[in-house]
Amino acid sequence: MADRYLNFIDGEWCEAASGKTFENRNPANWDEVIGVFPLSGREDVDRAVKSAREAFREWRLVPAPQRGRIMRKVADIMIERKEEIARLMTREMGKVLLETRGDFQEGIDTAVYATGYSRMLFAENPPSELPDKMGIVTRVPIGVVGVITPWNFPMAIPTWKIFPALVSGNTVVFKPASDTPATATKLVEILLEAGVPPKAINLVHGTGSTVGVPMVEHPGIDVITFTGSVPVGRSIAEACGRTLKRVSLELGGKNAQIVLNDANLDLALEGVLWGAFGTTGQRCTATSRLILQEGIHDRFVDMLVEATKKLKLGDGLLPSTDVGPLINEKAREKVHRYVQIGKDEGARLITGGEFATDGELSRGWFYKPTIFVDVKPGMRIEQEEIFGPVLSVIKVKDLDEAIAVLNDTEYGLSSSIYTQDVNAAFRAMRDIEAGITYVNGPTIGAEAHFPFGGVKNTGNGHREGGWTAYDIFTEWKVVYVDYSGKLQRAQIDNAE
Ligand code: UN1
Repeated sequence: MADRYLNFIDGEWCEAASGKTFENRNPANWDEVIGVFPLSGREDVDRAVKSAREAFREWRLVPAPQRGRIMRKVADIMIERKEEIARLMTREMGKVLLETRGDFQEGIDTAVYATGYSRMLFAENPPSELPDKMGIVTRVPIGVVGVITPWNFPMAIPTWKIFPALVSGNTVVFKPASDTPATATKLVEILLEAGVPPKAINLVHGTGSTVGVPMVEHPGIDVITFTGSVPVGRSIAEACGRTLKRVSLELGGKNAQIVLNDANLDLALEGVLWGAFGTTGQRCTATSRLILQEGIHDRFVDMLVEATKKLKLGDGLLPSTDVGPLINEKAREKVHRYVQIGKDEGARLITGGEFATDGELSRGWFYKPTIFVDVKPGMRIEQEEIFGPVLSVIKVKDLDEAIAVLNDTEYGLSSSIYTQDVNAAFRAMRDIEAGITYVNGPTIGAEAHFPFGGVKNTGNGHREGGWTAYDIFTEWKVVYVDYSGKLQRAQIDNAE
């Protein structure tokens, strides 16, 4: 019997109003049902928003350090439950256990950071220009935050959004990806056990159209924070524009790693293997383009193909597995479609390019790590986010061409350069258009306390992670106190 999971609305675990459900299966073995979940709709969203609005009245008045104390408990509980939940995450999402542990650890780090930051939430107070007058700058919560999250980091990304939102004094309506609802449910259990007021956190399971759209349109939600694709992000921004909701968007990437002739090739090889095929290429930060300077191109490609062929596909719970499955059937079809597009465009497929179906793999959404060479700038496989284990290799003459190729996409999340030439590294740091640039490291591996986000179509100017996430969930409020006992007029009384 599959486990039954519920929504959490208005302080209670409950079914969807419609009574409808959906199933969630293990992508490494589709015979295994992880759980059955409520397929919620507009009515459930309405109840969740009502609960969150009600809870906001009191939660906003709790001193931030007290809210932070709850986050400390969250961290304690998470540390205790790490292994158990990481295993569930691998069953639910497919990536290898080492990586689900990492995903979970990012959540723990975010809770620890939120604990400390609850005592900071700094605001600067400039002096008033008038005598006997003071200006006090404060940060206030915004209200109800709608959190819409993807499946690729089923723990880390919800924590990046929910923890700062709560610590800032907002309340939450949370719609997790329908591919990873069990992990999300565990997170809500932990928040409740740690002492978040039940009505302040509402979990509504369902799809983007049944739950996400009603949330985005709901007048009772003040902020939407979303991580996902550019098309969905664009439609969310449009809808939020109509009601002038605040919105933070963390969208796609087409991240590249540059390797120059002078690079340490063994290091660059390890980096690209991890960046391109870790999480089966399903990170926003995944390396999907490899830009090689011509002097090392052929040698590096040989090294890369040899190493890629050794990667072992399998169930992420097995210690021998390097690469897990894709998330679902649609994702595998999309990846395969792009492989066909690459061939049609004239790129040369040198490894992979097909489903992996040997033995046990036949019951999961496995796809062989794939590499194209002779990829030309502008080809669709070089421009569009594939979100799978497909790497496009582009040959360039020099650093200038490498940077121009790297920059020539609509995205700008992560980027990397391998070189031992300090001048080249600094030019790349200055000229690469991306929110994150690594020098001699892969495109993945951002740390939880640093700003995370991208330029161009990767986002709308916000950053998650660290202190910058708190800008999404607070407004500035200024209070002027005039204790002169008379009407003083700034600008007018103070003119030269
Ligand atoms: C994502 O893929 O959406 O930098 C997030 C990294 C991780 C976070 C990735 N810490 O790869």
